[in-house]
Amino acid sequence: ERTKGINGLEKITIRDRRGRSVEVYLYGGQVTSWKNEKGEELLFMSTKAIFEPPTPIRGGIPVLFPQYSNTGPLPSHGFVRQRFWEVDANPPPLPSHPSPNAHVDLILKSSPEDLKIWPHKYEYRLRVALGRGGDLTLISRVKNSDVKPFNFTFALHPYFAVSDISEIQVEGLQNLDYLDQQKNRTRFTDHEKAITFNSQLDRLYLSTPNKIRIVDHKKKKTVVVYKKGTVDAVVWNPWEKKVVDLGVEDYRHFVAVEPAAVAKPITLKPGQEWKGVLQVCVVPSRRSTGN
Ligand code: TA6
Repeated sequence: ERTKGINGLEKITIRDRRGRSVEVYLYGGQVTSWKNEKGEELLFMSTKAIFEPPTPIRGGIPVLFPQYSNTGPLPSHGFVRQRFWEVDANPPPLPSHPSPNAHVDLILKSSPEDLKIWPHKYEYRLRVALGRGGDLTLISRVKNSDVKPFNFTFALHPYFAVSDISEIQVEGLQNLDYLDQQKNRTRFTDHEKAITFNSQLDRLYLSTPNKIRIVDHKKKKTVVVYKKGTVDAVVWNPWEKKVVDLGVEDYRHFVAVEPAAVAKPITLKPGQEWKGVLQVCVVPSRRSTGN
């Protein structure tokens, strides 16, 4: 269903039979809402989010391409989160995802304007789908439609809704190296069993497992984040750091856990395509084993 959202910006809403829904704005190709069958919102949107191009939307799942953060010469986080995507009525088949339930396919191609700041022709196809079990899946396909190879870095930046940032922990990244993005990307090793939050945290974990869990002790729910095609992962909460389009208490209600390809950029030869998957589901937390 295609309708006008905030400030008349177009959005697509997909729903399944059990009443779950996902909203995607064409601006940014950005998922802005994901609700379960009870109508509970599973993603976070800033109380001060600005739905006015060219400002990026603060919340949901921004797409960061062709550059993650300030790791290269482009504007921070690239530019596709500030572009108008189109609905792709005829996407090439996705053999790994043959008969999706509720879904929408979007596409963004390099524009003559963008070629001036990043001189590489690409096609970015994004499928957003609700799985039969209520999971949310985003499949990214980036194709080099140019005559020369190019490199890019990438992340999806989901803002996951949590009950209270002090009541959650992120699991699955123990004993890994990370670059501390608050300390000029100095490299450290994480020896903790799980990440807990009591101040600003901004880490780029290197070569992580495919599965990361956000355990919400208050809600007794666990968000299982599964990624494929991206070796790194960012974990971020700004805490006291001032972010203009974020309400003062908003940091309490989200954590960003991001599939990312940063340390080693992805290279595509002419005609070659890269695929990345993010699949998220929310499950009841396993009973505590006392450790
Ligand atoms: O992925 C984490 C991060 O790069 C942080 O450093 C933080 O700045 C965040 O993304 C948000 O960036 P933005 O440009 O949307 O304000």
